[in-house]
Amino acid sequence: MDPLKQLFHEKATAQRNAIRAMLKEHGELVVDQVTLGQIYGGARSIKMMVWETSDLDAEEGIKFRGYSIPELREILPKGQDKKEPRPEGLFWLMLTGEIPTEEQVEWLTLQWTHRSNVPEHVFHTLDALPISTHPMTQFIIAVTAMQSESCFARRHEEGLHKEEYWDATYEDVMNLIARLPRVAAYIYRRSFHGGDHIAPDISKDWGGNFAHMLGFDQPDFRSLMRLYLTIHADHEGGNASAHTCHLVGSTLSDAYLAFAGAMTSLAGPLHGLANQEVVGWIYKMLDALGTKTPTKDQIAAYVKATIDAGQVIPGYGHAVLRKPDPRFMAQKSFAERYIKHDDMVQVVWDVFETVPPILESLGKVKNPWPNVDAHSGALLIHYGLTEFNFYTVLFGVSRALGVLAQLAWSRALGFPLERPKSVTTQWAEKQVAKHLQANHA
Ligand code: HAX
Repeated sequence: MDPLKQLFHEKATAQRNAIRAMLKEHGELVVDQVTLGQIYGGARSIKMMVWETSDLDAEEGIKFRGYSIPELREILPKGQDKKEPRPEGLFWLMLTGEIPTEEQVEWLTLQWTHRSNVPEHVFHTLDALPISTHPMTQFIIAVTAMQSESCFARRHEEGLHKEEYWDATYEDVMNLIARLPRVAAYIYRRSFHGGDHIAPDISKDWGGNFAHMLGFDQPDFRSLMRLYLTIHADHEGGNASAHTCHLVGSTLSDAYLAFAGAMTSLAGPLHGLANQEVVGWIYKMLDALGTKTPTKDQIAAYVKATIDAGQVIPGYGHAVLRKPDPRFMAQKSFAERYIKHDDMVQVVWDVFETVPPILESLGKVKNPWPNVDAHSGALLIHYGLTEFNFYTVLFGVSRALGVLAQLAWSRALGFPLERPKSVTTQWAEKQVAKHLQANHA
């Protein structure tokens, strides 16, 4: 058994025993209450699932196994340039709860390189699609086409013992993550570079090779890719893409199908597609104002016009966070270090100063601050990756690390089919009537 699999198995077995003992004693403990407002309001904050790999605090932002993004930028093993963490290290942390050594990360890079072969039929499937197909749609189709390779699906059909689910899922998770950069780069080169594909460079790490296959070999872009792939990886379990992966996976759909489902959620404008929408919105604003360097007053007027048109300001607001997103701040600090004199970066920073007070003045927006998607486009554009309807695919490659690490945990912990209860409005009205009656009695 490989060392990561062995460590994961030991940790998950201990956790599974601890959970069983806890539930045996305290399974009936009431830990929360639910309001009608939450039931109708998109299930905000309702605790109904377990997610081991990360946890989101409204004020402090995301913590991966207890570590914040600034901490991880310091302590995770870094790329060859010693600047930004290697996403491989974050995956190791999420899967085992331990900060890996340089050697362990090097081992993982090699593992993913060995597992990275994408079957030919996936490329043929992509080539059959109209070139104008949205990159996220292509990505979802490619991941679904790769399901033919699922170890879990094959072994389950042969008769897999439930104690072995974790093993087959681990294999799928490792293979799928290893293959995603090749698939994503293929979609990018096919859609925007006339099918001029670039062969993988197996001497590079996972993020560095991805940058290379996309066609960007500047060292700073490789650093950016490592940072990007690290900070987008996970955001606890309640967000739409993570929750979709969890839900689909709970039916024992394999990692390929569960991840494809996750990507259909990520492709929505209120979620991952917001990174595309942010850049589209900024370009429309610059176009409308006839300048690349708008004043804050001009930006404010355009923000108000967007809101008056019944639209949201993309990249702002969050269902859980109540402070500027640490992922936004990490990207801002990258820009301050490397590219602070870039016009587009300056626009993003001016938008950051302009939007929050306007959203606050509406009196209904719970979080007026920027989220992760408000900054990423400006960084990519600076290095020449300008085709912004590809951006959500980059997000998806990163998100695979978190949702698939958790999928392996979910199978190892023996989590059951997810099946929450829905209610009708008739039921809700009855609860209100009962409540009123009790208060009058
Ligand atoms: N611009 C304008 N209005 C906004 C807003 C924004 N950025 N954010 C929230 N609001 C509005 C909501 O539309 C809602 O209005 P109505 O009551 O008229 O429907 C009101 O403020 C209350 O919303 P909320 O409770 O503050 O926010 P929600 O939890 O309902 O929604 C969203 C969270 C992220 C969906 C929301 O803030 C939004 O639409 N933001 C813009 C899109 C975006 O950036 N999405 C990416 C989020 C992060 C992510 O998942 N990245 O992948």
